[in-house]
Parts: sequence; C-alpha cells; structure tokens
Amino acid sequence: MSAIESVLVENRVFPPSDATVKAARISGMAAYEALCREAEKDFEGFWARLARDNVQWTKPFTQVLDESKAPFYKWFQDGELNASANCLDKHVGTPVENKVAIVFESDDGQVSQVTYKELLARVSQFANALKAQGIKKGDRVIVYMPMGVEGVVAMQACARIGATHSVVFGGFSAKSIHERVIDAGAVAIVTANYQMRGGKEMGLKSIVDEALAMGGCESVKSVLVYMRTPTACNMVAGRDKTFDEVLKGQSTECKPEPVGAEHPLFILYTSGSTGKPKGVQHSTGGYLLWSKLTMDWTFDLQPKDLFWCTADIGWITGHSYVAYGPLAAGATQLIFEGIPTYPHAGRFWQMIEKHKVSIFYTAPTAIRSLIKAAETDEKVHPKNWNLTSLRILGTVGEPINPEAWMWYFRNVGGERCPIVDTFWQTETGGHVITPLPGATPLVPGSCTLPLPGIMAAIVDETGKDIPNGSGGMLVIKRPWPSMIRTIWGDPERFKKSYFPEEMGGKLYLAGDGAVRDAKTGYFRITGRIDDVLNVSGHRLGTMEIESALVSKTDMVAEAAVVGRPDDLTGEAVCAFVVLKRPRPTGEEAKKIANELRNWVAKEIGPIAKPKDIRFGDNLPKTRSGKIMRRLLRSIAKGEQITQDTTTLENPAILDQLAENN
Ligand code: 6R9
Repeated sequence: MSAIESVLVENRVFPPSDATVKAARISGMAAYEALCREAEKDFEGFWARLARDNVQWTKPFTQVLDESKAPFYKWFQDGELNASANCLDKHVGTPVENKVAIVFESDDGQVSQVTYKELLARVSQFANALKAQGIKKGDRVIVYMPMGVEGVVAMQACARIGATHSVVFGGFSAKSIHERVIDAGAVAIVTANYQMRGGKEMGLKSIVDEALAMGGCESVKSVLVYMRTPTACNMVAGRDKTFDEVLKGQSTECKPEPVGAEHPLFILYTSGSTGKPKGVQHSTGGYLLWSKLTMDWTFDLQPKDLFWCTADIGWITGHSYVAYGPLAAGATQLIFEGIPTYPHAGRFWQMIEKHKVSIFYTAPTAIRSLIKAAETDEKVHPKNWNLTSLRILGTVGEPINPEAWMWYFRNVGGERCPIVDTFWQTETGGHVITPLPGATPLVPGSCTLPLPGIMAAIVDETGKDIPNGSGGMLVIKRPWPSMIRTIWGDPERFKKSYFPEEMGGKLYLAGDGAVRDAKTGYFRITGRIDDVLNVSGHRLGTMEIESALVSKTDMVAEAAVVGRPDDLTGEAVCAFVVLKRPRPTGEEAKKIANELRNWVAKEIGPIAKPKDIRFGDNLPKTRSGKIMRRLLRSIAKGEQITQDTTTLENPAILDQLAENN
C-alpha cells in the first residue's frame, strides 16, 4: 500500500494525556476553540492583543491591518521595534538574562554554551563591526555560514542595525550565491573559511570567491570571514577581513536601531514553479510576533525546556525556530553543527540523552533515514539511549507517512510525547496548520487544524469552497501578520504566484493540494500542485533543474524534469535528457548521467542532483510542441501508460524512455 493510500484509511487517534492537557499553555480543545472564536469575532482586535502582549514596541502601533493596497498587506505599520532587542535586550533584568541561550555541539562532539547576556554582547559587538564596514539600515547582507552560534550572531547583528539579511544555505553553489548577490544588491557577505560536516572540512569562502569572480557583484564591498578551522583561506586585500580583525576594539554595546514594523527583516530565496528562485521578503513586526508566539503555542514552551530544532539557518525553519523564535521566547536551545549520521546514525538520540532535550523538531526525511539505519544496525536504534527527557516531538518540511509517524511516536517519544506535524512554508513565516500538544487529538499523517487566526480553507480553481472529504487547493482566506510581503524586486510575480486573479485575487494560494476529513475537518496535505518538488523536505523547482541541465550546452539539447515518489526522500528528481549526440546506452549512459549529475550539483547544489537520468532521442510532445509531463511522471514512476496518447507527435518515444538505461 502506498503512503497516500494508507493515510486515506488512517483511523488511529491519539488524544493528549490529561496531565499534558493540564500543564499546557493552550489547555484542551475548548481553549483552542476559544482563541479561534476570538479571531473570528474581532480579527484585528485579536492580532492587536497578541502583538501588544508578545512584542516590545519602541513606538506602539495605532493601526493593526492596512488592506488598502491588498494583497500588499501591512501589519502594525506605524509601530516601531527592533527584532534583536526583542530577542536579547528584552531579557536583561529578567531571570532569563543569565539563562543559557544556546548550547552548541560541534561536528566532533565538543560542547560550548552562551548565556543570553553573553549573546547580547556578541551580537552587539558584531553589529558595531558591521557598522564600521559602512553597512547601514536598509542594506542587504548575504550570510553563508555553517550551523553555529556565529551564524545566529550574524543574523541578529543585521537585525540590530536594521540591515536586511539573506541567508544562503551552506550547501548551495557559487552560482546560487552569485544570483542572490545580484538580485538582492548585497553590500556584504558574512561567511566562514570552512565548515565541518561529517568529519570533513569543506570550503565556504572558496565558493564565495568563485561567486564574486563571476562578475557583476560590484555592490559587495566587504566579505567577513569567520575562521571556523585553523586552515588558511584565500583573502582578497581590502575586501576580505576575518571576524577577529573586524571585532577588534569594537564595543560590546550597541543601541538597537528602531525600524518600522514593515521594515524587511530578511529576504530568503526559495524555489517557485517558474524561473529563478524567488526572494521571499518578510517584515519585522508581524514575523517576530509569530515566530515567538508559535514557540509558545505549538511547542508549548516552558521555562525549563531544552529546545532542539535540527534545521539549518539556511532554511526558513532555521530562521523562525533557531535564529528568532527561541530567543524571542527566552528558550534554551541546542544548535548542532553536524549531520545525523556522523559518527553513527544514533547521533541524534545520543545528543537528546546527553543534553536532556525536551522538545525535538526535525524533518520526516531524517526520521525515515534513521529508521532505515536502525533496522540494519541495532546499535543505532533509539532504544539504546535514554530519551525520557523528551516531552514534545515535531516534524516539518513534508508530509510524514503514518508508518514513520508511528515509529517516531513509539521509539523516540515512548508513546508519551505528542507529535506536532507542522505545516507551513517559507512564505508563511511560521506554522499555520498544526496540532497543539496540549489540545489536539493526533492522527498520524495529518497536520490537523489551523492555528487561531489562520483562516485556512480548501477551494477549487475558481476559489470556491470545496466540501470536506474532497481534495482541492489549500488557501488562506485572510492575511496574517507573518505572511510574505512581496517577492524582492518583483511585486507582479508576488501577485501572480500567491493571489491569482482566477481565484478572485484575495486568497493566498499555498501551492499545495489538501483534503479535509469529512468528520473532523482535519487537514491532510497531499503535496505540491505546481512544478515544485519536495526532496528530503527541500524545495526544488523542476524548471531550475531543467535550466541547469540545458546550460551544459556542449552536451544537452533538451531536458525535462519531473518528480517521482521515493521511500526515503519523499520525492526524487527524475530527468529526461536529449543529448546533442546519439542516445547513449550501457556504460556510456552511466558515465554521462554521472557527469550531468555533478554538473547540476555545481550549478545549484548537491540536493538538486537528479536520482534518475534517462536518455531519449526525443521527448514526448504534443503536435504544438508542448512536453507532456504527465506522461513523463508515469514513466518515472514505472507505471503503465494508460493515458490518452493520441495527441502525441511521437508516441514511439514512450517505449524508449521507459527502458531502463
Ligand atoms: C517550512 C518549510 C514548504 C513546502 C510546503 C509543503 C511542504 C512543509 C509540511 C509540508 C506536509 C507538513 N511541507 N511542511 N507538507 N506536511 N507538515 O518546509 O518551508 O521549504 O518553503 O517548504 O513544504 O509542500 O508547501 P519550505
């Protein structure tokens, strides 16, 4: 039975225990429903109350929501605040001041800690260093860093001076950095000489050098380099400086710069269905409110918790639930530099025991790979560690299949810990559909119900509501504070992608298919409805991979990329390629496929490497020349073609592509 079918028949329900309900911040379904009613009755009043209670404003807002330029919504717009002050200064003079903010474990298992007070000093000092480089409010700064305290310090320091950061995941290529530098008009790059992953030292600065050498990056005046390892790296005189050099003599005090609530806190690039990655622009006020509040609501954060989100700061999850949310909520969090399988696949469980982690938040793909590892090697099974410190588990990034959910629930959570399956996106800024640990009865494979104030629904192509029990498109009917504000530099694309006219122009279109349970109204996400793939929880545009392939102009004539289901990675990339030379077979095909895989890794990043590459003399096309992707999807899955192929220009090509090569 496939994962999708098994969700359809899923009827196990796991209500929270009485003790969990009693101790929770949102205690029981009645409390959840009361919040939902409050939001429905007085939408703006609800958000205003939360924004006043959860954010420190240097200038209070008087207007809650401005819809006059919809869908360019503005929240709390005449209010002023500073995000870094809300994460750090806010705790000064409270018991949180001397609490550990970050426990850091390096790739090789060394542990260090920083308190809130120390973190404030480090962020302030780095903020002064940024200012000394001439970086000021409104400037864009690229952050290309390993996982660690320094990456968070860099982001917080940008926020402190009102600069807008754009973090690029450390696994992305020089070309990706180059594109982002140019699109954002970045004035500086914060990076490290190397990163340590799985015992290996991997260059970061060298990739930045390569990106800047591609030309057109004159906006970049400085490159600040954290020396993660003692190994020297290339330094360009006048442009590149080490952290030590720029921090020297800088004060550890820096007044946070107040910014308007709508000031762009960050731009984070993500894949869309067409063209280049989109620069998702987030606000300061609304974003901060939601990252803090969802820490309290979804994770039921309590003062003694040890929170661990395994996401990299290069993704939205690492923004909201590493760099901002936990700090704004005054949590102690664990940050891990390395990978789950080094030095062995029990590393996560070992770290949970060692640090007494109480809230653990990871991706289904990590869980699936650790299940597989535990099945082949007893020694890395979670039962070998004491995981009784855990009280809440979470997942994010892709649908979790009920089998993996049950394994996580039993073997990691000891059937004691609620699992919050959090559905959200780069664009939503924080969780939007998720269970609440002390309220929602859980159903494996379902992200259950929208958070209070999030008006999620399922509609058809025209924007009309679809009754529960039938599938449709997931939308959010009202704006919410942490939503995407625009696509950096491309407001038209923002409107077209998220508020399509065909649906009335007022509904936020998530890009995912979903269905609500006929009885409970629970949401189940069925996957992307556009040309975006989700491989190991990472978003990849099929068009991006296609353009990477055809940019190998000496070899590739044409390429089409589709996704196919994969047990481990959720989806896998499958590329159909027409070469400029005759169609290769056997060893030659293998060799060329490898060359193309490495090419894609270099163009985008290793996560985008196609798992399958199939060569054809041609691609299945309609008489008007359109590639028939639905047929390619069937072939990729190994299905018999049952669809109508009479409109095909070249039906014989299907057999050729279906051959394993
Ligand atoms: C936070 C994040 C967003 C896409 C989203 C959807 C998928 C995320 C999910 C989920 C089912 C969940 N997704 N969480 N699908 N259940 N709990 O992952 O952001 O990288 O922008 O990806 O991920 O398809 O549209 P992002």
